[in-house]
Amino acid sequence: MRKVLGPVLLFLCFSSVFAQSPQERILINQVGFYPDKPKMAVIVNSDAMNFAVKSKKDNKTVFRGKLSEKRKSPFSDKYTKIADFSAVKKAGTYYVEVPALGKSYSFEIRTEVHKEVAKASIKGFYFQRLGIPLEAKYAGQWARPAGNPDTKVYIHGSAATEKRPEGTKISSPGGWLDAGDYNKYIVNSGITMGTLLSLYEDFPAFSKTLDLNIPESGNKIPDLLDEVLWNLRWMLTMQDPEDGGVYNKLTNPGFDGMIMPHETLNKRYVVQKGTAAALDFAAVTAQASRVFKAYETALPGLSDSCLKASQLAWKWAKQNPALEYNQDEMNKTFAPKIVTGGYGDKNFLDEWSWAAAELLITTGDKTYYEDIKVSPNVFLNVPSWPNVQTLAYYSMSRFKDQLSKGPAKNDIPVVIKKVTELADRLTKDTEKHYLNTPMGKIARDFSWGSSSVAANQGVALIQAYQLTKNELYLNQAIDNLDYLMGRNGTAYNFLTGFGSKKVMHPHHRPSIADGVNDPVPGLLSGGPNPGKQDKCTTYTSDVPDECFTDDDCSYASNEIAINWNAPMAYLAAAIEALNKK
Ligand code: 9MR
Ligand code: 9MR
Repeated sequence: MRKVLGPVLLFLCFSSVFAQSPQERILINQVGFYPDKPKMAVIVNSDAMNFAVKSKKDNKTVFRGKLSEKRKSPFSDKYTKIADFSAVKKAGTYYVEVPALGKSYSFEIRTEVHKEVAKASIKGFYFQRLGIPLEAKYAGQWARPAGNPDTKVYIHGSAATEKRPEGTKISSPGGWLDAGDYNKYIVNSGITMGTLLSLYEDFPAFSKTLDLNIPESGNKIPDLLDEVLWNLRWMLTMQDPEDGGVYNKLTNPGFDGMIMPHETLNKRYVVQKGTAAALDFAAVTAQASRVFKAYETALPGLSDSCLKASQLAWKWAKQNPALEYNQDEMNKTFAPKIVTGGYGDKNFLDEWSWAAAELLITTGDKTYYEDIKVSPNVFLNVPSWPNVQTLAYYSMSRFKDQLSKGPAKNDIPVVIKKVTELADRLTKDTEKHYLNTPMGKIARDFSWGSSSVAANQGVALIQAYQLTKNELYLNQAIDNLDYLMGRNGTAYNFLTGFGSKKVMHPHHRPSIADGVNDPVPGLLSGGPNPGKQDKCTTYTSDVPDECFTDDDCSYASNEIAINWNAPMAYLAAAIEALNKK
């Protein structure tokens, strides 16, 4: 069967582009552009030489331009030309028109053009809350009951200790659902929380202005931090107070069916402690401790509790420095077998580095220094759940002045050099690239959750911009936001609820089961992934940058996940904050 399907798919992929509508061949950010920033559309497989920008309300031409030279996609025989209309600065709603091809989707030019995108992608976390009813006044048509309270969760055999033997009941309520599934994972919460707390630390003034219409709105804490707090409180319950170790996840044995959160009846477990979980937890709680220090009156004791929890987890990790979460191995010994997401990691150097950096910044205690291990020889990549090294470099950049007075002082120039090197790598040859984006220069960018690769590249560029004020970095961060908003090989806007070619069927259980036509808004779809691990039959292309299907069968290309939403939120919010100045 698969042998027959191969050539058919190959045929489809070469023919797919030509079968697309004009709007799908004029790839463009379907939300919009800032008056004073670069603006472009990418024209696919057209021999036209010129284009026009027209006003939507009266179809009047406001700009005529020449298309660029042809650029070839590295992934297929598709070629593109760039329509640059940066010269159009007047606020309004427009579309691009290409002779013999047609009109693009419409878009706006205005200040604060991504404000709603930024807010919705943070509000997306509210919609992932477990253990609190989502009320209509906050959730609109996506209101739903609380879901699993997780107040009676069992210690799995893999996590048993003398004080907490197998079958002991603990309470571990709240937190965010990880993704399209209903489990809660510490490792993935790690990078997610680190990214959101960093958004707050990098752009505190802007973060404070964000009104998300969540139950805590109007209290004395910024909404972004209220949302973070929802998951932080859950994370704190995942630490065994007896020894400081942290359970990898709170989970059903297997994935639920396509039902609502309150319909799940499976027994839930906390499973095996691990080094990655302990160190990611230590990093997050150390960072949270310093962020919430400023809210001591509203949240008495929280900052101190976070720091104590962090230090306890760190101590546990020192005693268990390389305890891998290997689900298959675990299942040979313990019952029930656990077959939900693994988030298994073997290499802990990056987790050591990140936790040590956060602890050093928060406490100033030099004993943490030796585990940071900043090196001029490191090859920094954009972060991902198993690779958090770069998060240490970001936090050290942010606190460079403070750290320059302590044991890490000689590392600061190296940190800055490494973060800017990463940005230079991402921006190299963008002006020759078929989408004119940092995203998608190499096939590897299109892996499971590729949208988060684009978003995390954007975050890296913002970090480098903060250090250097080099406009090129900011402009190319915006290029990647344009990618996510529609200037990509699929023409989809990957954030639910936004754009004209909308993602409608994410692999997200509430969106599937709630009976509401539109999916839950503000969630970032995974994006193209030629791995096609879900074996869905509705993909129409095998080409890396097009290998996506807006079908809820597709957990490998169209699931949503908190660790993908966090850099999406960071990128959109940071760009809004920087364009306000
Ligand atoms: O729904 C699950 C999704 O959250 C995971 O990312 C994915 C990969 O682990 O698995 C999904 O669950 C599927 C399972 O792996 C196989 N049987 C069908 C399940 C739902 O599509
Ligand atoms: O994001 C994860 C990706 O890097 C892995 O390749 C994939 C398969 O192990 O799992 C992804 O994470 C899923 C997790 O295991 C369960 N919840 C849904 C996550 C997103 O698909």
